[in-house]
Amino acid sequence: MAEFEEVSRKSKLHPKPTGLKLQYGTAGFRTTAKHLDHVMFRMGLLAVLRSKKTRSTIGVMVTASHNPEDDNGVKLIDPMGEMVALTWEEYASQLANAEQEELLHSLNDIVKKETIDMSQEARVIVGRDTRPSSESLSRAVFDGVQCLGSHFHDYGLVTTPQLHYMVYCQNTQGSATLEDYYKKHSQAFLHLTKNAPVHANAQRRLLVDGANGIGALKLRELEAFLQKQLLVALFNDGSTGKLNHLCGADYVKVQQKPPQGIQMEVGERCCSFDGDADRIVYYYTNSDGHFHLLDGDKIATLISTFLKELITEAGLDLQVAAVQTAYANGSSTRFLEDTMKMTVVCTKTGVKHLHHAAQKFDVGVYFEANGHGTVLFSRAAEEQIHQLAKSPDITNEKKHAIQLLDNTVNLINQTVGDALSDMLLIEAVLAVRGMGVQDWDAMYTDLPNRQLKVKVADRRVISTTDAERRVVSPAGLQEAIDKLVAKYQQARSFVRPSGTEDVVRIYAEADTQESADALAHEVSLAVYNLAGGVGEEPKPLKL
Ligand code: G16
Repeated sequence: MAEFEEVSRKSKLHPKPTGLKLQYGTAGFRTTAKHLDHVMFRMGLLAVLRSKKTRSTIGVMVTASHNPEDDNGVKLIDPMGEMVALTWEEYASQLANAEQEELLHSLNDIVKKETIDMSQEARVIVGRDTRPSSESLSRAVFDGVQCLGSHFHDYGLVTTPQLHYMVYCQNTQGSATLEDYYKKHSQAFLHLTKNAPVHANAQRRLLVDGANGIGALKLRELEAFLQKQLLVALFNDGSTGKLNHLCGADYVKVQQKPPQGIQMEVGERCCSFDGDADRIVYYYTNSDGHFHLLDGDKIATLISTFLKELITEAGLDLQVAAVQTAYANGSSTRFLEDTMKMTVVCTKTGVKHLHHAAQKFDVGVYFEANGHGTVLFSRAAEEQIHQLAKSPDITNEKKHAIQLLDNTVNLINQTVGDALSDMLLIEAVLAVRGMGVQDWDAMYTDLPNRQLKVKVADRRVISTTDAERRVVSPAGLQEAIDKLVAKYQQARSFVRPSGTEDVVRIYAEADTQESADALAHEVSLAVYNLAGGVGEEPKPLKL
């Protein structure tokens, strides 16, 4: 095809290292930044094809999120702001892995399979995180878009959820600015909290660990719209520290300790973003110095409870369901099912899976334990809420509830988990309900748990089933895990290959921290021995 001549010429400037194979994983491509130039160029090409196919704006976000600073990656965003469709993930891997001389053939193959009209206009929007490599990698994306004769708009430094939101707005309203994003979310927050009871706990400031990343920059911008209704003390703002190094949501969740660089007083409410601000976790320490983590499960519980109460008070008949993964703490699942009487669904890791499961309900609250999640309202549910909020013929009590609900809908970024909008929502719920972080924490008690990583020669030797809760291969591993789990009380453990790092992840929970740690270590050894561990054998945890 004539359109491809320029691709042929330009692709030589973005050569693929021969033999390098990468997979579109849990959230796009992730690896060391120096291996990604050709992938970015090719994702520019693919975004154009996806845009032509869907006749919509497509997003390309350059980020490796929670990974170390030297890594990078790319996430593709579909027309309604959701993660790219699974079939296109396969095209992404196919295109990224085509050797230099196969590239045009691979491109043609996608055009044919998807019967793409190449004369159709395309529009791609691009964003990037603060990694040193992100700017030049996003230029490779522009090259890919332009050599297919298409237009792009560069949003520059944005959080991943902001770019998701821009894609959604471009396709539904024809325009999207960051200012609109800040105005929409801050106004909803201000409306929600304006009549909140004055409560000592709710008044205190919020300490935020920005992971030395884009979330810190964007929080500063958001603050200007909040009319001092939320007092933020920002740490790890990127001015000195390294991205995600000893800080950020993933560090805090996995290590179960505060990030470096934060100065927290006993009982103070703190939260951490991850490297592209699509995750958030909360925490505090109590007077005996004990660290308390309020992760995605606790966030889901707080939000579901709030929504369920408002729906009941407003007299609406809407089903609220929760979507979790195998990492959800057993106590949270029991609380949601037994106390809250909610439907709880378990999916594979990756918000793309949770998002689709949540779409099946009137109100789907989905959160991964790592703090990645949001709430989805079906179109019909949203319509009912907006209509009732406008109705003059309802009691004052119902009016109050429906207005809170209506503002809550407006506060949520429904395209994807968003640390900034999740933070505002949590802060609003705590303020409206007059709750302190300890009250929230007391909703249920987490089972002690531990997450570990094991390096193996090829993590693809591990395959799983039942939403990753059971191992299918290698032979004998699941039996070994079952035997180890049986030694402990209230115990559960599973293993799965990561889709963002070259490791196998291990999760264990049990009635005590000692048991959870011992189980996690023993399961790591089983993985090491049965799945081809490399390097040093895992050692018991020293606490
Ligand atoms: C990404 C995904 C998340 C997932 C996480 C870890 O997060 O968006 O849904 O939980 O990776 O995935 P894995 O265990 O497969 O490595 P992020 O924040 O890094 O984009």
